[in-house]
Amino acid sequence: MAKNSYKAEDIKILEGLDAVRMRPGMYIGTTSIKGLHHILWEIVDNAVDEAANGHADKIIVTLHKDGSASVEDNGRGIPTDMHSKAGVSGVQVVFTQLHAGGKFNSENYSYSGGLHGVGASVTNALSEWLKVQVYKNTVYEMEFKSYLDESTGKVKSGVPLYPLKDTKVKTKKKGTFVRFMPDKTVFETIIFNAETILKRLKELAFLNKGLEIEFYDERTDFKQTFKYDGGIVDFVKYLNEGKSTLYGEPLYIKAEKDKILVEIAIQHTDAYVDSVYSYVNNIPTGEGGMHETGFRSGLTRTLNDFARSKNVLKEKDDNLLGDDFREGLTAIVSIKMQNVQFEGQTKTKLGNPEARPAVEYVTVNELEVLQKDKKKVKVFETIIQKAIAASKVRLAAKKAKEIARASKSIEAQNLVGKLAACSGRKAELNELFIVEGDSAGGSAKQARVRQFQAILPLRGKPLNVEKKKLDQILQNEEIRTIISALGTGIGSEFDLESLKYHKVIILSDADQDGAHIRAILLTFFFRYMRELVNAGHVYIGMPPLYKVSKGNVEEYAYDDNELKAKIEKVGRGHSLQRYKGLGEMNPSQLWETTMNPQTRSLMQVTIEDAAEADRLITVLMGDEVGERKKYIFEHANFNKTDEFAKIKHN
Ligand code: 1YM
Repeated sequence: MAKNSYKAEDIKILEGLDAVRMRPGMYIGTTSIKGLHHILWEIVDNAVDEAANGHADKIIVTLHKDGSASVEDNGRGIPTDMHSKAGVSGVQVVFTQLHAGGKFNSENYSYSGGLHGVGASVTNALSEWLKVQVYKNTVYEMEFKSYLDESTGKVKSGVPLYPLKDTKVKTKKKGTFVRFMPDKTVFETIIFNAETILKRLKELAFLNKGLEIEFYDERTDFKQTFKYDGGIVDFVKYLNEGKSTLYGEPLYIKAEKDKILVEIAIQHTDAYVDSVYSYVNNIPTGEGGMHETGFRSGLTRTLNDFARSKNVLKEKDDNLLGDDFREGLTAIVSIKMQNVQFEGQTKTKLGNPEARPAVEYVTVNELEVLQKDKKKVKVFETIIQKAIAASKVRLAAKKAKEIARASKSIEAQNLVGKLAACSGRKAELNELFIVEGDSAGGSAKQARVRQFQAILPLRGKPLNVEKKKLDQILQNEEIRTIISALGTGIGSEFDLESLKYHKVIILSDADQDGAHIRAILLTFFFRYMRELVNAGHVYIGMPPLYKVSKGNVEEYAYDDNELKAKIEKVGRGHSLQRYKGLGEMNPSQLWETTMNPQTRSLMQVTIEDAAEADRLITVLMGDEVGERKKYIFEHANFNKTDEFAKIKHN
C-alpha cells in the first residue's frame, strides 16, 4: 500500500519535470551555454544558501572528465526524512518537485530563493542522469535518470531509479553531494566553460565572507580555491588594484532594516568615474534599481550633512551633488531580501520599492556611526575634499558646455562633413559604422546602403578616456563627434530613447592598432554610455583576413583555420591576398565582407560581469604600467584587450 501511494505521488511529480524538458527556455531562459551553466548554478545556489545560513563553510565544484559536474558542501545535508505531504523523502521532493526553491519552511531560509527560484529539480529535469549523496553519520544515496519511453515515444525526465536509500556506510563527513550529466539533446553544448565558472565562483566567495570555494577542473587538472575573510571589503580592494586609493581601508557597513540585510563597502580612488556594483541575494544587478538608488541618496545626504557639520560647506553654499561624492568611488552594495522582483531590459534591475528606504536608512545611520569614530574622521574629510574638487570641475565643465552650445552651429557643420548620415528615420533599423581611417571610411561611404547605414570615419586615435576628466574628454574631437552622432548624451544625462542608431558597429583593422582603437572605444562606451552596451547596441565588425580567389571565385577567410578550409575548397592554382587593413579593400569587397547584413559577420558586445570588466579596463587602459604588463604577460595574446567585453557572434 505504501508503495502504491509512493507511485501515485510520483506520476504527478514527473509531469512537472517533463514540462521543463518540453520548454526548457521557460525555466532557464536559454539552452545555450548560458543555460548549461544555469543548471549548475541552481545546485551551487543551494550550497551557497546553506553556507549563508551559517551551516556550511566549504563548497567544492568539480568538472569531471566524463562531462558531468558535481557540487559538494559540508552543511546539514538535504533532509532525508519523509516529507509529510508528499509522502516521499525530502531529497526526492527537492529534485522532483518544481518550485521546490521555496524550501520546506521559509522561516529558516529567510533570504534564499535565487533569481529564478526554480531549484534543483530543473537541473534534474535537464540532465541525462543525476546522483545525490547526503552525509549524515551514514551515506544516503539517490539516483535519477531521463529515458525514452518506448510506449509513448516521449522522454521521461528525472525519474527516480529508487527511493532515497541509507547505504549504511559510515561517514564522518556532513553535507550534500550532487553530480549530474547535462543532457546533450537539450543543450546546444554540454561543455562547461571553466573561465565563466571561475569568475562567478570568485564573485560568490567575495559576497560570502569566509566561505571557501574550491574549483577543480579534472579535464585540464586545474585547481583553484577562493576564500575571502574580508568579504566585500576584499572585493573592493580587488577592484581597486592598479588604481591609487585615497585612503587605506575601505569603509564597511552592515545592518538590517525591515528584514532587508544591507552590506556595503566603499573606497575612493583618484579616478574620475564611479564603479558601483550591486547585488541582491548574491545575484548581480547590472541595471541597478531601488537598492542602488537608496544607497546613492543615503551617501549624498550623509556626506553633505558631514560637510556642513565640519563647516566645510557654509550656510550660503549649495549642497554638493551625488555625482561629486561618487567621483572615483568604488563600491559594492550587497543586500539580502525576500520576494525579489527584477525589472529592466535584461531583468537585472531591482524593482522592490521597499529596498530603497531600507538601504538609504542603513547607509545614513551606519556611516554616521563611522563618522564618529576618531580614526575614520580623516577618511570622511578626504572624501569631502575630493567631492569639492569634483564640483569645481563640474561647474567649469558646465561653463565650457554653455560656450560650446553658443557655437553649436559651427560644430554641427563640422560634423556634417565627417558623418555620412543615413536617410532613413527609423532608429531601430539604422546602423552607424565607426570606421578606422579615412580611406576605409571613403570605401564604406561608397559601399553603404544610405537608407539605413551611416558612416563615421575616425581620423586619428580617439582619446583614451580612462583617467581623463570629463571636460578633457569633451575636448576630444573624435569623441565629441561620436557623442553628437549617437544623440543620446553621456554619463548621468545619457538617454537611450534618443539613440539614433540601434546598431553601433566598430570597424577597425585586424592589427594591434585596430585592437587599441577598439579597446579605447569600448572603454568610452563602458564608462560613459554603459546602457548602450547593456542594451546590446554595440557591435564589432569583422573584416576578413584573407581572400582566396581563382577565376570568378572569391572566398574570404576570417582566421587561419578558415583559410585552410577555403584553400581546399577553391583548389589548386588559387591566389591568396592577405588584408593588412580595411583600407586595402575596395568598396564592393568591403560591402560584401563586412557591411552587407546578409553576408557579414558581426559580434555583439555584451557585459556579463560588469565588475570584472571594470577591473580589466583599469588594468589595460589605466596608467599603472606594472599591472598592465603583468596582465598582458599572463594573457600573452594581445587581442585579449577585447576580453573585458564578452563577445558573442551574431
Ligand atoms: C550540493 C548542493 O543542496 N545543500 C543543502 C540543501 C538543503 C539543505 C542543506 C537544508 C535545508 C533546510 C534544512 C531548510 C536544502 N533543503 C531543501 C529542503 N547542496 C545542497 N544543504 N535542512 C537542510 O531549508 O530548512 C532544499 S535545499 F527543501 F528540503 F529543505
